[in-house]
Amino acid sequence: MDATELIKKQSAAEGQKEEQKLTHKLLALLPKEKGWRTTNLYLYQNFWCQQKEIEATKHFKAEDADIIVATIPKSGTTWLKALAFAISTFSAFGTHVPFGSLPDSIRESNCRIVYVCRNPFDTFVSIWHYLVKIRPENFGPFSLEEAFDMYCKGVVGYGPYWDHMLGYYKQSLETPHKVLFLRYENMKKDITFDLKKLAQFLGSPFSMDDERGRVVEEIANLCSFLNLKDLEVNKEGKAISEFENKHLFRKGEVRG
Ligand code: PAP
Repeated sequence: MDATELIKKQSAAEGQKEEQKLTHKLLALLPKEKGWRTTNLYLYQNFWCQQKEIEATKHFKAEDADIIVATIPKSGTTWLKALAFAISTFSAFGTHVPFGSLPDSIRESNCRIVYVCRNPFDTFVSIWHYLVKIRPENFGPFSLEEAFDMYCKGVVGYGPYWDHMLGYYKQSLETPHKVLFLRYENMKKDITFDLKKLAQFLGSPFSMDDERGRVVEEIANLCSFLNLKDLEVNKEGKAISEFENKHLFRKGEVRG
């Protein structure tokens, strides 16, 4: 059986044991490289990922009302989730999975996807600092220069960057009601413009009264970098297992 057949079988596997067995066989066939923080990164459906990520997404079942925030790591997920919640208490499911590898239920249901794109130099710098902070004791085996080289070649979790971004960009042109494509740099420059676009896309446009009452500006301030960083939950809390929220807020600037 080749890798394509195994991927199909693995995606359709019912029991956990069967799935693990097929994943194991599949891993032996996939191209692999040393990861920044994991022993191996595997080239699965044309993107680089860890073993656990191959197993994880297939179990997610999207509902029509779901809002998915999709990004390459460090592009603004935290910011977008806060904005979506503030607009209309939408609770968003964040993913870094490329469009082509999303579970079928996301592509087939009426759920909506907001993609945030950030320039790759800033995403690289951001993830480098993040990994140094969360894994200082066993970070490596790469130097900054080697890691940068790998990032440029696309060998990084959910990379290559350009394929990831283009997958969602093309989809946003084909199905604009399904995928909204935003840029981190534009949001930094004029958040009210993108906030109105986001609210419209989510089906909760601002009314004239909202605009006169400066609701848009209030939401923008509420979700600003400094405001989110200063929240108690982000100074002390942990949203994902052992990872502290405070590391999700470093500088929030545009340099690249
Ligand atoms: P993730 O991939 O781990 O989910 P994500 O939230 O997408 O992280 O990105 C984190 C980046 O967004 C950080 O960038 P930096 O390292 O260059 O500083 C973080 O500072 C930035 N960020 C978080 N919240 C905001 C915000 N409200 N406004 C602008 N940037 C923000």
